[in-house]
Amino acid sequence: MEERIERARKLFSGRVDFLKSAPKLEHLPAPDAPEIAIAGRSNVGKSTLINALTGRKALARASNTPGRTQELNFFDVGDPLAFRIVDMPGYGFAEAPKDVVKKWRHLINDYLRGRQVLKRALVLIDSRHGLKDVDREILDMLDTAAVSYRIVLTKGDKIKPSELNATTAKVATEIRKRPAAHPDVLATAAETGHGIAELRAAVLEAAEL
Ligand SMILES: Nc1nc2c(ncn2[C@@H]2O[C@H](COP(=O)(O)OP(=O)(O)OP(=O)(O)O)[C@@H](O)[C@H]2O)c(=O)[nH]1
Ligand SMILES: [Mg+2]
Repeated sequence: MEERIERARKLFSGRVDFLKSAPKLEHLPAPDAPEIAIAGRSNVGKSTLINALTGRKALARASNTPGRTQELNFFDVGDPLAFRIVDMPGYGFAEAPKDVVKKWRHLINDYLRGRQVLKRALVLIDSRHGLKDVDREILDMLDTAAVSYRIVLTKGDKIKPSELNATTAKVATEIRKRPAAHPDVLATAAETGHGIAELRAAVLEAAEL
């Protein structure tokens, strides 16, 4: 574990490049490297977490406006290329026009279900809110499609450490019976760096599956 944390730190502090944006499945890059997808509700902190992982301020576009990320964005990590991180559009964004929501849902579901090189999805959950029904729908889909996933709590700096521990335990209990879920829930705070070294190691571990 220690050894993997150090290797992951080195990898993420080395070469990381934005590869491309895919607004549709036809635009996906060639499946020539393992992929780790970052999924979660709109505004949960997906793009911010990618910036924290890579130690870059604005590699992935983050913003207070929900619906910021509208395509699948691919980032190459490592030289030689070790794996790709995929920043996904958020789900559960109520204010978006219906046809846009439908388009995103198809893109997210089709990618997650059909991508051969996808090693694991990280499903981000706001630590202040815990699992919601929109999250459970995605987890159901991943369980049915047998896509391995892991829950990552975000924005841990916004609540007390005791509350963060309680939410982590509660979510871990709820996902225990889910077949495709990794049993360990990771608590993070991009703002303070809490849990980021462990998350880097978790990404590397998944890429090496
Ligand atoms: N305090 C704090 N704020 C965070 C953290 N992570 C994200 N945020 C804030 O939450 C807001 C949304 O972050 P994004 O990274 O854009 O969220 P996203 O999941 O990519 O959103 P969409 O692309 O719209 O789906 C931004 O204002 C971030 O600064 C965190 O760990 N701590
Ligand atoms: Mg985003």
